[in-house]
Amino acid sequence: MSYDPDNIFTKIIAGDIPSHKVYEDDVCISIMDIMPEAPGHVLVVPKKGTRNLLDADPEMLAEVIKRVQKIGKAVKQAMDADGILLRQSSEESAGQTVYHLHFHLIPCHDNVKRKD
Ligand code: DGP
Repeated sequence: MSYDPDNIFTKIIAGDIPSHKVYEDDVCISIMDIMPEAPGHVLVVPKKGTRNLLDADPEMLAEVIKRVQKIGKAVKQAMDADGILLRQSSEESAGQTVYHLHFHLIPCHDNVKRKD
C-alpha cells in the first residue's frame, strides 16, 4: 500500500495544525492523543512519511523504537503508572485510522481494569 502525505500527522509535524507536543527530535515527535483511551495517552510519530509498520524502513524503525522506549518510560513516570500499553495498528482491519505510522503509548494502572 502506498503512503499519502495528505494526512493529519504530516500537517502536525509541519506545524500547520496545532498539537500538544511532549517530545521532538530529528526522528519523531510525540503528541497527546486527541481521543485518549486513558489520561497521559501519547502518540509517537516518525517524521519520515511511512504508511504503517508493514512498510517501514527497518533502520528508521530501529531509531523510532528507541524513542518509543524512552518516551514510554517518561510517560510511566509522569503518570505514576504501573505499566504502559504499546499499540500500533496497520491497515483498516487492524483499526488504523490515520495512515502515517504512529505508536500509541497508554499508561495503565493496576486498579483500573482495561477492556482489551
Ligand atoms: P489509529 O486508530 O491507530 O490510526 O490512531 C489514530 C489516533 O490519532 C487516534 O487515537 C486519534 C488520534 N488523532 C487523530 N487526529 C488527531 C489530531 O488531529 N491530533 C491528535 N493529537 N491526535 C489525533
